[in-house]
Amino acid sequence: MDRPRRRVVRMPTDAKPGRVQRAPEGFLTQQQIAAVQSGRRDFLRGAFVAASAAVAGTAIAQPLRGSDFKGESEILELPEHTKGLGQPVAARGYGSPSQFEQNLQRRESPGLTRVSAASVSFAPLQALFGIITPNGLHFERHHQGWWDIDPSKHRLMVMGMVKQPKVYTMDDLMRLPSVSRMHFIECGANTGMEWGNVAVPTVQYTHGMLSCCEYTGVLLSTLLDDCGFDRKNGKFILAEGADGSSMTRTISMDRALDDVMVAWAMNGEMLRPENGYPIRLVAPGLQGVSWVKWLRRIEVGDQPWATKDETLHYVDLMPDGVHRQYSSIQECKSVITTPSGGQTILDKGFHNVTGLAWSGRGRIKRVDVSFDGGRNWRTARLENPEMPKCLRRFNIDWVWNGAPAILQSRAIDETGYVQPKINQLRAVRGSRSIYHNNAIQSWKVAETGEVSNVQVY
Ligand SMILES: Nc1nc2c(c(=O)[nH]1)N[C@H]1C(S)=C(S)[C@@H](COP(=O)(O)O)O[C@H]1N2
Ligand SMILES: [Mo]
Repeated sequence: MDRPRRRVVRMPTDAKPGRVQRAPEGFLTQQQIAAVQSGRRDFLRGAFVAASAAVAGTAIAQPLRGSDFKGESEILELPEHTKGLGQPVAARGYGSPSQFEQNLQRRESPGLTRVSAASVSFAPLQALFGIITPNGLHFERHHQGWWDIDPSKHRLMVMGMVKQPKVYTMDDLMRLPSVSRMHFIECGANTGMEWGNVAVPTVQYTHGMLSCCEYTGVLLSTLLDDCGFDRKNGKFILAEGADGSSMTRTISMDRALDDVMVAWAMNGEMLRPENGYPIRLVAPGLQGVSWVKWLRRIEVGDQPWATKDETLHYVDLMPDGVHRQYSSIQECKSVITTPSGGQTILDKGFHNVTGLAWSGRGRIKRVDVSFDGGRNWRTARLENPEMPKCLRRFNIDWVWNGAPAILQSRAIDETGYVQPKINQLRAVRGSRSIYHNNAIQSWKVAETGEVSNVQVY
């Protein structure tokens, strides 16, 4: 039997580990907020040159000796918690994070105006590890607010071009053969601010309409079979939500039969109300809007419905003035999450640069990282498992010498598609889009260690 090979990652011996000031979630300065609201951004021309060589080399790490522990009272003196009685289990009920992690929250963007209940909260990507988004930090996008719907009263109707239209209760659904799968969800408007001259300050606001969970539910194909859908003429399905936005999206039948699910659970527990409790559609690889929450109806038909959510919203205004519709697959994309905008690199030396990559067309095959604004690229280490239409974590070693740098990541998926630069994307798409921006993200590291959101042409 093949044993998994152990990969040893060594820290370069000539560089001591540097520290990054933890993510600024929750404490954007007034100055940063003002900069966003006034739409300022640093633009950098291609000829970015790292003013480097003169910077002093990094110190060589020395092994710790006993005497180095002198003055280390945090480890030498026993704190109260090693001696006293801890808290009893029942005191906490449903578990919650440490009091020291309280700044880690979903947040509304300083760059967006909130319109009544039609709102967005962004996931704090800068402070998450691995690929799973904890349920309390999953981004939210509601077109007409969220509801906590009584599952005993909720019904799903499957109708249209089927032999036997059916109405399912939650009990009916949860008795069917279920599957559990890990997928990312990304709003089509994620990174939309990067089309314009608005440099939102952190990765939470540039890329935070992105999350990734393990979903449990029944495949839509199981339900369609159960109702005897018209295999010859049934070419599309329509999914409808039970909220006031009458969210309705067309999905082609081949995709619907492939991997679309009606899910009731995420990350091992029932969906959260804000994510569609008691059931939502999981449409792997498709933009978030197709993942209809509080799902109440599936209709089978022979042509697309051209609803408001696919003719007016989530369309791309192309340079020739034509609206591109039904461009719903989330193309290959990646972003460095540490170091990223708003963070400060405190020390020269070794840094683990990390980020996320994903593709609506399948698996991530490679991620390259540049530290000089795209002139030179090195291949990052990809974490396993490798799953289709799921986030993939990457890591790469970097020794910061104190000179200005521009960090970028570029993902390549299993179809061979390479994530484009912003000017390559603009050449095809123009600059009047809101949705579907999958361009390479640039983070500038200043000599002071401060990291900011820039664009490189
Ligand atoms: N019924 C309903 N479904 C919906 C929406 C909505 O407003 N109503 N918003 C959609 C949009 S635009 C996105 S990006 C995703 C967001 O899912 P989340 O809130 O679980 O992150 O849900 C989609 N499904
Ligand atoms: Mo969305």
